[in-house]
Amino acid sequence: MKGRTRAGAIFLAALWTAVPAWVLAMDPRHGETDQGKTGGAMESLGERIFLGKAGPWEAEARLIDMKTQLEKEGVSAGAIAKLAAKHHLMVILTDPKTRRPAVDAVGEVTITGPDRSSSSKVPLIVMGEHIGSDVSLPKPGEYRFHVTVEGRGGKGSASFSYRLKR
Ligand SMILES: [Cu+2]
Repeated sequence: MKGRTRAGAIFLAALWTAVPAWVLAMDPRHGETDQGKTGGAMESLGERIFLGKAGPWEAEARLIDMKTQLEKEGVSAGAIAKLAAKHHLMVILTDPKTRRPAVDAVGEVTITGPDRSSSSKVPLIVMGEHIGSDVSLPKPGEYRFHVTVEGRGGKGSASFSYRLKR
């Protein structure tokens, strides 16, 4: 899993010249070295699939359809076809008292597919002002997400589902 993540990061790095800052924010290393600079731009992308609570935090989950997003940016179909995962999951945790993102929290997500029998567990790592991961949603249908998060402020979990249309 680590190897695949790194390969994905390198591939996305190759796209940096063709696409704007939000792809830059997807590189896991970016969150550590350049925190906050592009974070705000990315956290408004994609579709909100959850808004609620996770432990002590307010939690929002957003799903970016990378294929659609990259097509919009004019990236070639050939390059898009090489992406290992076509979606990016972001979880934005906000401290309800300070209204600031919980930048120290990490977590993981278990994704159960439409057939109910297949599930995958993916770490959610710090990426600027969200935690996230590329996720593989291979076919249309109902996906269930169970997110667990932990940081200095505590820990918590959230469950939600999303219907992938195509
Ligand atoms: Cu991300």
